[in-house]
Amino acid sequence: MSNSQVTPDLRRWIAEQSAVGHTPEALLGSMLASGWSAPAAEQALDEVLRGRPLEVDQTTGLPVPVPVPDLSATAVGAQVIATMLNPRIVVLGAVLSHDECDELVALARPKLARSETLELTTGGNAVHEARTSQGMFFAREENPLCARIERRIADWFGWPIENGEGLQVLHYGPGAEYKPHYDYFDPAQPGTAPVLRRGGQRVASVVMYLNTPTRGGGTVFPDVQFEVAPVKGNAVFFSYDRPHPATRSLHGGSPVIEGEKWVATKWLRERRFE
Ligand code: PD2
Ligand code: ZN
Repeated sequence: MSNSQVTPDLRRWIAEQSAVGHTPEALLGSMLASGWSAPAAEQALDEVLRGRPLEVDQTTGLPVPVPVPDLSATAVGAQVIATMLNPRIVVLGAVLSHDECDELVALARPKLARSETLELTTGGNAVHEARTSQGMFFAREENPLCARIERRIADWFGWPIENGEGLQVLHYGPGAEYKPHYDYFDPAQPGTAPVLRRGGQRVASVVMYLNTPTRGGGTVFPDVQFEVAPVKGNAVFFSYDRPHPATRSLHGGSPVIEGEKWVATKWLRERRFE
């Protein structure tokens, strides 16, 4: 197929569908269903989508920088267990020592309350059925342990410590789960604007496992059928350059089947988090 066969209408359709989050695979499926041959459809998609920057802010149209872990042995002082490019996921071993995990649980335990989910329709917090864990937030650098962990994450992921929220600790008992969700704030919701004023969008998450549940409790990424085993001291990092499902950053905490699960989550923001 020559360039001339990619008509302006087709070009516009591919660009629009891609912008609202349809994957190239989904577009290919639609084109095949409407009678395109596979080679012609693939070439048209490649021609329109190749070279298109992925990291684009929905409102400004400018690229959004996200933390990029430097995985060279000297940069990250942990074991690299697994990596995925799209979505960007990095599973690291021995991010926290077992003593650090135990100390964080001991500091968080007395402050636990039923986890709230930010209610973006109103801007407030609300207890949500999708999240059956208990949780609490530390202020940034609230104590020497939090400060040490935050410094480590900032260094390893090349992201300023002040662009991070305070650590959140979650506790799941048997049967508790965190249904699949996105960690970014939905720009379409009215409650999002005040949240964004405190440091912009979330651009990455680091979930650290503070114990090893007896059974269940993995962190799952349903769009790419990827599961991270919850192992004490390990962590999963994932980034999202846009507040959009096209990032494939949908993720959840599977139900704990036996035992309990403790995690600490660190969210990284675009700018200084106040
Ligand atoms: O506990 C988890 O595995 C988990 C899963 C999804 C935690 C979070 N999200 C979170 O803290 O956002
Ligand atoms: Zn999450």
